[in-house]
Amino acid sequence: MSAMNEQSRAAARAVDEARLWRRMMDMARFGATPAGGVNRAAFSPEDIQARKLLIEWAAEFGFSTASDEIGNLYVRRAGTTDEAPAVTGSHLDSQPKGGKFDGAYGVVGGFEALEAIERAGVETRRPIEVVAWSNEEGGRFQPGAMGSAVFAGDFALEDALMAVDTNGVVLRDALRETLDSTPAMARRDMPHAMAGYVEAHIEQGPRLENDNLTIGVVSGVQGLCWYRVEVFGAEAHAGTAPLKGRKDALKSAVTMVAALEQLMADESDTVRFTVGRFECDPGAPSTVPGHVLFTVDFRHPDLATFVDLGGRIKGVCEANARGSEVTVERIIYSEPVVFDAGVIDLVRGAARALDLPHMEMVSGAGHDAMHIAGLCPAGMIFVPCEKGLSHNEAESASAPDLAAGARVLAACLVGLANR
Ligand code: HGY
Ligand code: MN
Ligand code: MN
Repeated sequence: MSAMNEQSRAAARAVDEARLWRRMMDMARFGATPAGGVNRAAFSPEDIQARKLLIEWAAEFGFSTASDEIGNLYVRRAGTTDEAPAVTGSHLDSQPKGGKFDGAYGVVGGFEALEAIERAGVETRRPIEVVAWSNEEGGRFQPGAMGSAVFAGDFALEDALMAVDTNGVVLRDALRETLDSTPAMARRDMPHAMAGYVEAHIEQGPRLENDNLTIGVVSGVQGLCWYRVEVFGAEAHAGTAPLKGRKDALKSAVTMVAALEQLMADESDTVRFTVGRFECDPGAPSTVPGHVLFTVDFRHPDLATFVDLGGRIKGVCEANARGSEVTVERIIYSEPVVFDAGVIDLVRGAARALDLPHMEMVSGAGHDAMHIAGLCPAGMIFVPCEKGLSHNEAESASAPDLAAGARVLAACLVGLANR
């Protein structure tokens, strides 16, 4: 066992696998789906229940709670001073057909680390905070990673509040309902100083499991951008309108997607290109589609390739409009992020000291940490998930792996809080 100071070791030892698993399953009740997954959209009744459970746990230990203007929820354990806190966290909202662990592990595992530090009686100079960042998934309100992006100044609060979901609900109203559900909670300004940030998350890929490793020492996050493409054609009668001269929004859209697929072709299978949302209106069998909306999610770890290919998406859509009008709006743009070397060393050192097999890796998935890395030294801890499956109701992880990640996290938080 290599060096780890006694306080960090005591905190890590106090992590309780069964308690963490129980809390994970308690949280998974909110938005539980019959197939064993979770559907917990941002600022939904299910999200409100999840937030209330976290606040309830905090109250049991006298940890204070607060929320900011975009609904980020903070749980704070006092330090011996009021200096900038050491912070962990992730998100409680999920994909529409998401899993129990994506995001929730970083919040519940963060709370387990806080409880372990408390039960071990470890005093820290800095306070320690666990944050539930609001609307990370962006399934209901786009863009994703919204709470951390607004906190970090990467996305304007006013623009966030105007987001509208597919039922016409404005984020401002859904957020107000969420904040009104916990009226006693203190409010706090954004951003506030943080001494360092470490986020625990399932890997959402197969590498740790394939290599039989327990901890991912995350060195950064690949570049990620989202586009919203709207194609405007003209409705017409399927039986009478000649094919010549039609403005068929669907045919234009599928031509664009085929051309984008060609642009993104990559022998090395490093490019990540997804059309996750594709809506065709009016969607009637005998009306020529007059409107299509689709999204593009493009990712790449190499900055030059990310900028080059990402920068060509708009032009490819416009060049394949086939007579329809098209608008291409970029709604997320996050270049590849490299985490802080000191935090990476802290995570690696804790994994080593706890004799946990580990590897360094770049995150394929986006996380709140990519925005927080612009504010303070940041890093991440990965644990395996079964078959690397995520954004899928069958997402699964093991209690021992979750506990191992929480032990590394507890040790890192003590380290950061006493720096
Ligand atoms: O899309 C992502 O990468 C994250 O899981 N929301
Ligand atoms: Mn996530
Ligand atoms: Mn996710």
